[in-house]
Amino acid sequence: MAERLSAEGRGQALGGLAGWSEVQGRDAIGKTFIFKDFNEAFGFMSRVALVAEKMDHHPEWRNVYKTVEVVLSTHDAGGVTALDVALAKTMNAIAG
Ligand code: H2B
Repeated sequence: MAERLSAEGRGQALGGLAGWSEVQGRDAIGKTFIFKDFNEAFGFMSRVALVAEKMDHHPEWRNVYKTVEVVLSTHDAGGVTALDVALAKTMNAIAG
């Protein structure tokens, strides 16, 4: 099972993840993506969903029109692990 990152490990990972930051009040990282329109936002979610399912690692997220708010945490580990960092990188790459 993936292990929770230390505060230092989390900080280091966040340094290489544009737009991601610590979520206040819980062991998780988050980012709000804003797209051109709903079509782009939902296209992003569809592409990410395929990768997430393959990874067996799923985001917490909320879509309102062209905005997608994402929170990543590994529920089985009770905090941020390398799986969240990998999914965050993939999301940044897919968003372009
Ligand atoms: N997603 C996330 N974000 N954290 C998990 O711990 C997790 C998951 N566990 N997706 C997976 C599914 C687990 O429940 C299944 C049984 O492998």
